[in-house]
Amino acid sequence: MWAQSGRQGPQWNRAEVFLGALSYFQVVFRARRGISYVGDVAVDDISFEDCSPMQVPIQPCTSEEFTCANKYCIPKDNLCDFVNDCADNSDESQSICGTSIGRCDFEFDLCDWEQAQTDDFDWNLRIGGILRTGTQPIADHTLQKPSGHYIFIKSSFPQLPGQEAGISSMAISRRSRNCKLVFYYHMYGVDMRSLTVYQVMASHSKKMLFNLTGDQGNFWNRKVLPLEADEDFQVTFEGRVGKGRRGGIALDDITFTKECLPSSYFFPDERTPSTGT
Ligand SMILES: [Ca+2]
Ligand SMILES: [Ca+2]
Ligand SMILES: [Ca+2]
Repeated sequence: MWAQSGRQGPQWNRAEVFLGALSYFQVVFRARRGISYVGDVAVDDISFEDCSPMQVPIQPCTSEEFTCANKYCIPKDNLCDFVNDCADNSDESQSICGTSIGRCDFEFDLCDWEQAQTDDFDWNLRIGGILRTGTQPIADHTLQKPSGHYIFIKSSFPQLPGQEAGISSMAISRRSRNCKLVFYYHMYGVDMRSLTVYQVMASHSKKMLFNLTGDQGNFWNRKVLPLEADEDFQVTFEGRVGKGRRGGIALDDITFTKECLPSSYFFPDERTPSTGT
């Protein structure tokens, strides 16, 4: 579920591993020594968070909550977010979540997301594992397994400092109310420059919704972004690489919430070069 290799510096680093709804499990830490006698690994301050068993409520779930098939209540925001919050997976069932747009776990392809054509390179679909630079997630977010897939860019050859890669969503209608974008990112390594999410309007104006720079830790983070607009829009993710080779950004389990409505507006790729000149 989590791994780290190589030199990490003299300071303490924080790590977080999402476990999800599990029963009868045990957590094991295993360290492997290298060939040199110089080097050590230390672990401290381990804790489990929110790991108490779920309680079946005496009263019905509130209007802010979703009633699971097993009668548990979960916050409505946890519906169709790729995490089995109900413990019976009823909050992630195909019958409920199949209509969500932009929903992608990247297990097969990019679903409805499209590679930007006018950027410098592409997001790659890949599986977990340990790169030599050690900046790639060992497990994806969906399956929490090394065999699970995500999309990834890394800050090393053949990429040059400052180059960027983008993916774009389909068009979303301005009539959407309480529409949100939910996604998980893993941004690790000192040489990664930035991850930015934009809302691109039909009039081509661009609004920055989210921007991260630098190392965010070797674990998956969840982000929810509310989306509102007076005109139809699309959402784009842009990753930018830095100077050295230690750095990577992974994205997994992206979805628009069920309140987001599709639009038939066609977004041409902005800076499409004209031919013949
Ligand atoms: Ca869920
Ligand atoms: Ca591209
Ligand atoms: Ca995945």
